Amino acid sequence: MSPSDPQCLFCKIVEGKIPSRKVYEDEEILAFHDIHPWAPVHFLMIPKAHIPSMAQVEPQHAALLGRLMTLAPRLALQEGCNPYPAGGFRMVVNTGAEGGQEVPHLHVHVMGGPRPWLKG
Ligand code: DGP
Repeated sequence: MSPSDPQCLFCKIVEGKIPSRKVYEDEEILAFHDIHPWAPVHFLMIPKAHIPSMAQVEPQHAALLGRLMTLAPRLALQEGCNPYPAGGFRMVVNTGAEGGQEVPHLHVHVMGGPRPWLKG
């Protein structure tokens, strides 16, 4: 899998060509606030390498995705999600057109705050 795709919006964010509000960064992972938040806390976690979606994930990505998933709870609390179990957060990975994916670079939505999706 190519480490970067020059046409990819999120690769441009990784490279600093498009600005973002950063939540976390290391050599393999970037997290930044979603530009159109659906919840009081809403950030995206991405591998820096260009993996288009979950549909292209391979066994060699297991450690990277494991790191990303285990980092998410710490970042959720850091960004203002309330602690489990009264608080918590939602993680969503849209995959492909029928999965609602708009940006073709694998990303995990992390959303939280006071039950924004359970109103009514
Ligand atoms: P998805 O539908 O799962 O592919 O979600 C893509 C998300 O990416 C969507 O919630 C909005 C967000 N997004 C799109 N363009 C930008 C951008 O330029 N900057 C940031 N921070 N987020 C973006």
